[in-house]
Amino acid sequence: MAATATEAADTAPEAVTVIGLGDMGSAIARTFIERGYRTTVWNRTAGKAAPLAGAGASVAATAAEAAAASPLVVVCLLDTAAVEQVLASLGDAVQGRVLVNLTSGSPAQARDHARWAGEHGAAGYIDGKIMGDPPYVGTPNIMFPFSGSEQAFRAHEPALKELGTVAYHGEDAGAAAVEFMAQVAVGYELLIGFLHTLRLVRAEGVDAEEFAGRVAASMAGYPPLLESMAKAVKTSEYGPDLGSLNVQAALMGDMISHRESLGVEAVRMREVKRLMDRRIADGHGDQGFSSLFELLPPRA
Ligand code: FVH
Repeated sequence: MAATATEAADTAPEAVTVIGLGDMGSAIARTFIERGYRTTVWNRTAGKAAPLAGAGASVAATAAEAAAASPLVVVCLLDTAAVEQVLASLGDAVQGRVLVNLTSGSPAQARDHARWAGEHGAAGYIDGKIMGDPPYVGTPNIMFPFSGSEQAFRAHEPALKELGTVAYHGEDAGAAAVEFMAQVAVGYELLIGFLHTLRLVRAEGVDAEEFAGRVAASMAGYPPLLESMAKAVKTSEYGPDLGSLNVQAALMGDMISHRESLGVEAVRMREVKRLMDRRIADGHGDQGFSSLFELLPPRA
């Protein structure tokens, strides 16, 4: 028996548009295609759409045509300047569409995009950020924090979940960018410290890869430490985590002189030591590492 029009609509693949086909946008579009979504794509340099057309995507002639083609429009461009240029070319094409912007940018820029989407009749604006690399798109090993219209997010959550592990951070469109900026900062601060330490390791004749393996194993101790430090900061109750500052400051002196003897950068260690010394001078030498938070700007 032939399907009724309603049944056919119920089983029709969901349509999605991807604007921006760099490494990341292409991986996103390919994932949607492979999962059976009717995918329309557009890219400023048209040639980048060819492999996706070969995989089954429809290629739009303009960004506006691409946006008009689907209820869900995913934008993944280089930066906010590119997003602003492309949005300006859309005109009313976003009317009734849910706009998802996965381009890196600040919380304030995300809130500006949400305002723009509202002013142009979009059905909702969702800001998303990408924590992971293109090969991981479509696997649980890439994180997408989202924020903005909850109604729009819930309506399109199944499609967004095709891309990786998703988390919703609330109605404030800037919240996903806050999460991204903070998480990426932790990563970079850790990794620059690791690179400096590899200088130390190499200068002492230790194998860098073997050392990295041992560091990776000791990382298992960090999750509980991060949680207890965050609790201490939240409650302003500082126990002697990592030991008392009186003891840690002495160790820090040795670490600085070891680094300096090898010509290895010690700028962060000196910062830590300076903060510890100030805290001790203020009478808090019995407290732990997390109490240094009290000295960091901005001090509300
Ligand atoms: N490893 C990664 O790729 C990281 C992981 C973390 C998050 N990022 C962010 O993802 C955004 C896109 O990154 P991408 O890797 O896809 O970047 P590219 O391969 O360089 O592609 C850039 C696309 O943007 C288009 N574009 C640039 N300027 C304009 C413009 N003025 N008008 C229209 N489109 C523009 C560019 O087009 P074309 O050069 O091919 O014509 C590409 O489609 C990014 O925010 C990362 O921070 C990825």
